[in-house]
Amino acid sequence: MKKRLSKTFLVSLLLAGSLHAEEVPSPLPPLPSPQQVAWQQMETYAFVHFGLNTFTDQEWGYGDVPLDKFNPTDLDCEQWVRTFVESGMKGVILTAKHHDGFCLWPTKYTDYSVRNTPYLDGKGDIVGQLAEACRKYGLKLGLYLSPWDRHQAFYGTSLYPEYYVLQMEELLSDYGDIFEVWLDGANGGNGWYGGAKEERKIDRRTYYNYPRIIETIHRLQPKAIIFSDGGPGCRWVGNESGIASTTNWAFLRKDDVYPGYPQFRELGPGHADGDTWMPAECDVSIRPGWFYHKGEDGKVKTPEQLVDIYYSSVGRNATMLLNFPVDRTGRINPIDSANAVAFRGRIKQELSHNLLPRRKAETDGCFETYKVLQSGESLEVKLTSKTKLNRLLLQEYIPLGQRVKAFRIEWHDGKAWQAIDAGEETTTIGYKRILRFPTVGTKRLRLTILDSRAPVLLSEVAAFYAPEHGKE
Ligand code: FUL
Repeated sequence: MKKRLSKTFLVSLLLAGSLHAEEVPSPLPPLPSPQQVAWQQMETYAFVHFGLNTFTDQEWGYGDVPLDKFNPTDLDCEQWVRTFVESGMKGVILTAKHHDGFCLWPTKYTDYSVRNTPYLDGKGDIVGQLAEACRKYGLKLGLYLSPWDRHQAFYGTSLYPEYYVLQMEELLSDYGDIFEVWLDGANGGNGWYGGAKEERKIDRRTYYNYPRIIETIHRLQPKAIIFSDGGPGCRWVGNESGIASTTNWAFLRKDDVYPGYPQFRELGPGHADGDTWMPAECDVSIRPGWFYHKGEDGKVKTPEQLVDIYYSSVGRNATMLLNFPVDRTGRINPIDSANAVAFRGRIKQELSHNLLPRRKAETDGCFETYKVLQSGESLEVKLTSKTKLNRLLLQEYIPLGQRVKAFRIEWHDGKAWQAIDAGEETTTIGYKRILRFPTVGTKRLRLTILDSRAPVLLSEVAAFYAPEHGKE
């Protein structure tokens, strides 16, 4: 008979001397760091794009916009943070500097910052104000510092990487704990560059001296996750629509991918043969643009669209980084706030009430306990009475590696097992997989591991019934 033992049970057997150590599942590299696991458990966090572009209706400022344009009349970082908390976000990442080179904090290293704007007579520090609001409301703070800088005259010379690393040091020393640092991959070429107004090409792989930047971040903020196309903390998912690949390995081949990587389509599924843990993050804006444009007030994603994005990101082993374009007053627009809060309400309604009996390691709601399943093995879960179900949530115990390659789910109609068709391939699980499917009424569910890299450590299985709007 095959063993199906929870980790806690295994540990107690080991302590009692009745089981050999080799029967405890061994880790299967690549493995996540504890920080990567904690980061993935955040699941949803906010992004804020705000800066001179907000006042010029642009997405990519050229780097020449006069500083007197920046004057939010009613800026309130607490209003942002309250919106994020109410919409279930666990952190926020702010564009401290976007490609136009404008800095939202009074940096020592350039005049092109809030210090020389009319906002609070140059006394403002939006990174600091947000850090304070985050502390007050218990939200984590992350920062985006664009490597590409279309303002600085010395961009493209050997001086610029020195400037960049000094700014990074400043940001990571002065604002408390930073949970994520965002290294964007865009390098469009042309810019203002101190009035030169020309195209400047750099070698994306070598110019910025990424090893030094990464060493600096690790030194100053050892717990921070570093985002870029290729990590080293988490990877871009390869699109800006919030859609992870249905097959989603949290692995990449070490050093293959760098910011601005041309074969970014590989980033959706990840590298199945990768040797480094690199989970995917789905960045997506609640509006078509990243920055605020009044003309997009009627194009804010609806709660339903945000729910779809949640299932295609968090529900497919990725995180969801939802952007809020702060408007010219310095606040999150009420339409965006209302839709984000309603989105969270819908997710809570759909996924709060697990209908499976919470008796075993894999149904106890505890990530740390798991059931071991061999490839080819099935797990049947019985409900106490016939129950309507249309959502299934699965989790692997990723601290010991991501293992499942293919699985099948079925329900019993009283006579025979019927396949559940979630409308998408059921290959990888990873940290979390959530499937939506047409409602079934059943007393029995079955999960079969069709293929796996090694015995599977199933941390959670949960099932839900989401009210079908308009169908009750
Ligand atoms: C992209 C940038 O070019 C966009 O402006 C935005 O910041 C997005 C999140 O990343 O690469």
